[in-house]
Amino acid sequence: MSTENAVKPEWDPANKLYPPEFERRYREAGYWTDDTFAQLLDVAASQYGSNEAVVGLNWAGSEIRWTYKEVLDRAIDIGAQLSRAGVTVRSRVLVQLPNIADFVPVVAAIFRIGAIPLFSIPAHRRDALGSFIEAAEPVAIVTVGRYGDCDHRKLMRETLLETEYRPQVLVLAEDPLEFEVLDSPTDSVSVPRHTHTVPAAAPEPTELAFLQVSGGTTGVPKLIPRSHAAYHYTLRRSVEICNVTQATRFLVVIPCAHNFAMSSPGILSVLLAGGTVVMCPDPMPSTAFELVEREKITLVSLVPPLLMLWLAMSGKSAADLSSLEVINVGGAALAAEAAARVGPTFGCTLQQVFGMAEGLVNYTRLDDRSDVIINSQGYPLSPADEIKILNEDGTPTTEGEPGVLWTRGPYTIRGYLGGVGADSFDEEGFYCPGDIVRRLPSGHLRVEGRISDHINRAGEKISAEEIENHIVALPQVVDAAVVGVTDPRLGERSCAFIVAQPGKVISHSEINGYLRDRGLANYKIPDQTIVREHFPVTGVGKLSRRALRKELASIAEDQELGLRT
Ligand code: J2J
Repeated sequence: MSTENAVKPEWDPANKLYPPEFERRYREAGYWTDDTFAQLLDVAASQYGSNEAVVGLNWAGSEIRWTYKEVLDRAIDIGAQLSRAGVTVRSRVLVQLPNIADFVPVVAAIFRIGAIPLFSIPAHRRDALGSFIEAAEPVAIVTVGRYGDCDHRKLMRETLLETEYRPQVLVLAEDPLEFEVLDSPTDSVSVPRHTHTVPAAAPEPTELAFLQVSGGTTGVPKLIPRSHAAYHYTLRRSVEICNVTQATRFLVVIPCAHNFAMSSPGILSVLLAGGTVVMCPDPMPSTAFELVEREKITLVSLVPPLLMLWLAMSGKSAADLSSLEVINVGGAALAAEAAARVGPTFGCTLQQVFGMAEGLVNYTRLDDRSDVIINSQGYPLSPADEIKILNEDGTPTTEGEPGVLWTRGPYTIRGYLGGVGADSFDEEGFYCPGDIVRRLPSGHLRVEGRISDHINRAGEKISAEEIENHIVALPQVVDAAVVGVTDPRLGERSCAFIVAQPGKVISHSEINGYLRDRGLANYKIPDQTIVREHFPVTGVGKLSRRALRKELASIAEDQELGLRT
């Protein structure tokens, strides 16, 4: 990516998120409507009042089943408390909640009073939270007490000690919110309730609706300003493309505030269509399988490492998974070999989704041919999504050849909050997520990797994904990740990290013999193989290549120092 392209937009992206001529264009074409998230739940409750909206555990671990009407009542209650806590129209509220039922009414409440949620996920810690607070200056934080292995109350205290800002910290409780008193180590007080109902706010559809968090692999995440009109469009399209209806029962296994879980098609599309959101309290396949059976789940969104576990565990589970209609997989590269096993294993349709919190979402369509679904990551959600596939020097690649993806369209951002990361945008407003893609003759995109995922072994370029794809076809393998490490002789050499099926052993020479049999060139054969019980993952559960590279570099260093052989 070249920084020469970096330009500062002449409009203020914090207030006007798109240039006026594009705003006009997207409105005229009907992509943008007057719908806003402030009315989302009021509209849904008037249409689907008695439908089951949310199922899951609440903050206290109690089983919850709320209808649309009940979620709205709760959102009104929480909204009133937020108002008492000083949250007004356009003020920002940092939300850090695990996959609990309360997430839905909390988010609906923030939207309803016209405030702007900032969606953090439970894995975010002091460095990320502190940077969000400094960049977004929220007036309040909504979180939970202890959940899993994290005391979020304590985490917020510690985070705020390191910043100059003093947002109100509101912790979910019976009330349903209580103030956290920051100067005292233990106190919290309940937030007095309003006696009257606050009407739903009426923001401009083109205004900032919420802040998402970038999945960026370097530094702390950047904040992504998404507007009502642009995001609402992605939801309406996702409802159509993913065939979300009142009968949809969607299991949320990945962190609920992640853009994928929110919108592709995600929680918000399900709420738009009157379906049911079922919160899975932990990502273990056994927990999810139980819920699929009990709640007759029809749709689930998974990141590839989770899908690999589902594939490995399905034969060992007695749970009835036959209600599943679609498994939606995205967030990172899915090996075609694994994709091909979804249909036969679960008896349902695989839908690949290649999306990003900054905007562009590609889906394979439910009626695409199965070889296309297995071998591609779909095509854009909108006919107005513009795609450029360029060489690293900025010239277009020959059609069908891999290149760096740049995109612009009716829901892709034109800049990050505060103008940071400007070198990811070119002078025409196209955004570069750092992915290498190729367009197939069918028009579908294939993600070939990220700019930094290619291993350069003595000048020969190796696609990590290609090798992984071969390795996961082995029956004794659950998952594989190929990464590069600096090598004094080759520049970079390759290492295959492997998760084997429980009780199975697999050796370096076995892997290499097998890859040779598959006709792989010599330079593509991994120089090293390391077997692990599981892989390090990011907060949302994607494979962390960065952690593997770090591990590999430290092994190499030890070897150089003679500490390891
Ligand atoms: C390969 N890489 C993929 C895929 C995302 C839907 C789905 C995912 C996200 C998401 C999302 C990929 N194959 N199928 O927001 O709405 C990698 C790319 C991309 C980055 C974005 C959604 N699907 N990726 O994962 O903002 O590298 O969003 O640029 O977290 O994930 O990450 P993030």
